[in-house]
Amino acid sequence: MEVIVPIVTPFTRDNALDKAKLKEHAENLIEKGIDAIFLNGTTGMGPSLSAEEKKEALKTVYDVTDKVIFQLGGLNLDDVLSLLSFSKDFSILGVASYSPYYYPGLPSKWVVKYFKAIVEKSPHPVYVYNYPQATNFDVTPQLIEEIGGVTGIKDTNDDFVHSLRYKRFTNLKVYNGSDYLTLQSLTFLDGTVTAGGNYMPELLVLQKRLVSQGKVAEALQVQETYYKFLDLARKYGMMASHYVLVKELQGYDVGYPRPPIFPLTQEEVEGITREVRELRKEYLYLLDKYG
Ligand code: PYR
Repeated sequence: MEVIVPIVTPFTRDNALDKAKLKEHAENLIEKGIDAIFLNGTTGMGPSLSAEEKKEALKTVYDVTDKVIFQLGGLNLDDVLSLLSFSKDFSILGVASYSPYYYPGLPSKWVVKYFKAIVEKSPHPVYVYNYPQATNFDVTPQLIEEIGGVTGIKDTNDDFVHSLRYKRFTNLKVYNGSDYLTLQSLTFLDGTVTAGGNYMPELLVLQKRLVSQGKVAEALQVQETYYKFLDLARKYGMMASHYVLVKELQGYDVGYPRPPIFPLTQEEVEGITREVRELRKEYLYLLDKYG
């Protein structure tokens, strides 16, 4: 079972990729014991990055670890194929792509064609990133079969039964990407891909240990605390809150999101900081209790 973190992408005040901060963040996550980094995912603002920036992000994180799944999906297949070709020189765990998003009503045969092109050209195992809520397209087990040659799926889905179907009907490695289902994913799937891992890696690694020891009640207690932080992030706007929460809980700066994911206002930063300082006591208590 694996804990995978869709890494936050730090930007500077003037919206450039901040490689030094990305590197520092990756170093900390690996040091804290997470199993892999999912690069350029939703949390990492993949759809807001140019192909060139996706390459830069890979180079930067690869300096730290080869435990990387490189998300390279996009709406221009030529770019996607050039990123695949670029990835040849990196000995990483795999590549991933979301399905072509934005365009409504895409015939599923085109989505199959898109993923087939990736599988054919990929020098690495291919993971399908299924996020129907965002892409409005569901890459079902049947479509996975039609694509052929896929290694794994990251199903970002609050419907856990949906994720379980991949386990039942395919031979894929299956990860769920909902922050609220880490315990279930660690228990019944191959692991979790969770944005909360950016600021709570210790708690996730602890939860993984408890699950592997069969300590379900204790793992559930961890989950309860995890939920409180997620709810807080949601209250202020999940995507932008990550940046403040990493700073507060991990102690270093990961810069800013890139608008239209707007940084929290000064007032919001003060509010979330005040609230997270209260919650932090619970976090430290758990680490102390099971540490
Ligand atoms: C992502 O941020 O990429 C997730 O699926 C959580």
